[in-house]
Amino acid sequence: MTVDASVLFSHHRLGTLDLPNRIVMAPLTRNRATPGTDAPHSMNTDYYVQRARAGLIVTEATQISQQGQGYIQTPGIYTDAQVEGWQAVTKAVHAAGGRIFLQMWHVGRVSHVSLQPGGGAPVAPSAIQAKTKTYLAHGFDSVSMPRALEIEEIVLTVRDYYNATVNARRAGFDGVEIHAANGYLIDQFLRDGSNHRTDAYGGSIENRTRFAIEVAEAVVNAWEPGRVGIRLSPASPANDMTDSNPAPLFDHLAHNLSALKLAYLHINESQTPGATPFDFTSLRRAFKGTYIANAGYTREKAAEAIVEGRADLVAFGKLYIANPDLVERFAKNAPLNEPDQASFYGGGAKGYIDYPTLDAS
Ligand code: 8OZ
Repeated sequence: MTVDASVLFSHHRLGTLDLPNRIVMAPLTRNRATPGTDAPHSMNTDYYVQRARAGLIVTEATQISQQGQGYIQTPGIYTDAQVEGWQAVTKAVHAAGGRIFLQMWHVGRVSHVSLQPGGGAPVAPSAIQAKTKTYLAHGFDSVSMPRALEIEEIVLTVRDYYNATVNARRAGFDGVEIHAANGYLIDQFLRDGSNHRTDAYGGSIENRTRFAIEVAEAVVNAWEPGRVGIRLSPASPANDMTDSNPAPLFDHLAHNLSALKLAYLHINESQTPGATPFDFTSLRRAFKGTYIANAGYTREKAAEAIVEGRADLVAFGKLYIANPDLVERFAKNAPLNEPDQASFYGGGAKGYIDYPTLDAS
């Protein structure tokens, strides 16, 4: 069957931005920021510029504070050096005709004492250790036992998201994406497997979604809703996420994010194998803004999802690692480069900025 993929190359209004196509570069952790400062540098600029033909680039997850870091050499957005590094990235991407959002990240309990301020415990909604690993200077290691955030600290963490948004604007980004997916801090608050709090941030669905909604409100206040998106992974068990009833949880959240008029919902549609399938169309119905679908899409599946109204935009991760000119390749239905798993996380130019374009290969 041949699929008419021309819909991928149609314009789309995203918040207050006009996108020339429906193809999004997904956020991708690559662990190649400057050692010591975690500031982006010229090789990171080259990487994003190579991919500037995307309708939208969402950057790799970027910690909003030192406490929000969980892996080595992931970039930050909380120091002047980091803002300056990102300024060079956004300036070059814009010069190449692109649009770029910063993904703002706090890992919560998915961290290690060696990365935390003063070597302290990572923070989480509750003192429950995740059965997951992180990547450190000495290689992969189990995450550390976290401590529960004091209620006063929750206010400070929301403020860190606000400050990160101010920094993202200073750095020249077109918008920000709140990383509320994949088992990191916001997701840890959402799920009853990781959130055992008995205060206003735990228990009922209303209480467990409170932190996510307060973060979204703070970020919108620091910018405007049309420049803010959020990423969720309702059906993914990544980083030891479990929830007794995710459907009403994410439905409540999507309705509240819609009321805040966020530009987009970006959904990692990966599913727990064997679990009750999650109905993503319920989120599509609950949220009035743009829906970005992600995880496992091909050129054909993406076009089909857009034509059938299940998505407005589709984000590609592994395909974008290996194909800097993914938009051109999709337009020509050309063969794709294969991604090299061994160079995903950490290292230098190899497997990062040396994938050939169609012209070169
Ligand atoms: C892979 C390795 C480390 C972090 C995510 C930010 O899953 C990540 C991540 C992915 O959202």
